[in-house]
Amino acid sequence: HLGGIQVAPPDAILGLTDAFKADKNPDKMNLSVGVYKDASGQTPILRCVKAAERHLVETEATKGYLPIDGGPDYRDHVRTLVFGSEIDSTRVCVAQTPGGTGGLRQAAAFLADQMGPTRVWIPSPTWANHKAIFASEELPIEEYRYLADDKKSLDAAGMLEDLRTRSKPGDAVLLHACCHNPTGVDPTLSQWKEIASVVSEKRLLPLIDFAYQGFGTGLEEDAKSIAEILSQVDEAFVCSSFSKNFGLYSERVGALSIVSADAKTSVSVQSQMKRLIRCNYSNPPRHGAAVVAAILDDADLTTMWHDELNQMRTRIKDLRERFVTTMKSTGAGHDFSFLLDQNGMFSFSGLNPMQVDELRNEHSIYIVGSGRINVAGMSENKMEQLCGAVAKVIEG
Ligand code: PLP
Ligand code: TYF
Repeated sequence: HLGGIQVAPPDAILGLTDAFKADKNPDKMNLSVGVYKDASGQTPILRCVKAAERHLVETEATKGYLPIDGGPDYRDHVRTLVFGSEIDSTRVCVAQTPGGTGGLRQAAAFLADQMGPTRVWIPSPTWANHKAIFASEELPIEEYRYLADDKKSLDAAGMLEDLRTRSKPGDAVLLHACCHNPTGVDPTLSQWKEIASVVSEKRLLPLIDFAYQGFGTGLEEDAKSIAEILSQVDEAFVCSSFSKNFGLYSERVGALSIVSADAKTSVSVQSQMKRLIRCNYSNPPRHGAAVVAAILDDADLTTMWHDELNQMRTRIKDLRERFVTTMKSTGAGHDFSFLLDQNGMFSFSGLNPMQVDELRNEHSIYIVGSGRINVAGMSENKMEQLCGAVAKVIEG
């Protein structure tokens, strides 16, 4: 019976937003959950999304079920976005999933059901949900070194050594294609070549999380890590999320793409992927993916999307610069210029748990306990307030 059930701990990130909502300080700031905010502090609906939705309202003729793996039009667009137009499409099967999380969970289900179960190597640190997702499918988890001791840069040598000496052929390795969450630290293209070589030598299965395509350098540039991996191995899993780059967070739009060595294998893989989806959520929700497909079907809306995505990326880079210069002007004596080398929404600030608590308790500024800051949640007009508070907690 239910009487003995214990209260579960809140999500380390989403739980903070509940605390933030309850905070009565009018100057409070939420820099925890990875959501983009514009200069007015809103998470806007992109103009291309609004235009596509107007079109859908006029033309949508049914709410009948989608296929188990989603609409073919959407799946073609995802394949091109992730792998470009050169890849042999008969080797790639794509399933539309409820968000990137749904894609990761289906990937985990596939590894558990069809491949082993496979042991999964995750970077240290990584998005906390990764561990929980793989553990839910009872996959053994191991960690490889990722962030260097300075907490600002990649421990490339440690990462390569762990994968080279501790992994076994057939293990899966989770890689963030760009904009590593929570650190913002990414490998360079030449480091990706080395990673791809180890993945190939050790016959590892790359499991690539692609939640921030377009937030690093650009849509195509951010996919180069995946192309580098696929230049050296012929199998890979890629989990895409369109929560951030289309701002479709609540619509739950994502995909799992599985690349096989040949078309015949791909047919079997797709059939098993569909079987696993059927007993999980049966088939995906229509609306968000229909919006994405409507945008990518239309040249003008696609241009509008590229412009809006570029604006988000450029603004986050600008906020990084403003934070660094404003921190300098406080005279707190702590150099934050390492933030300028990092990509995407997040950075590790280097603040310790006591300083994080003090930011929250004394200043109503919410960042994740690890010291991760969502740069995409900062605003120009609150920069002085933020940096003043950070300076105070650093000076102690
Ligand atoms: N993977 C990483 C690294 C993320 O940061 C996120 C963020 O939400 C996801 C996956 C999941 O994305 P979604 O919200 O689309 O499920
Ligand atoms: O890391 C983040 O902030 C985003 C959003 O359980 C998120 O990836 C955070 C926690 C979670 C689900 C999504």
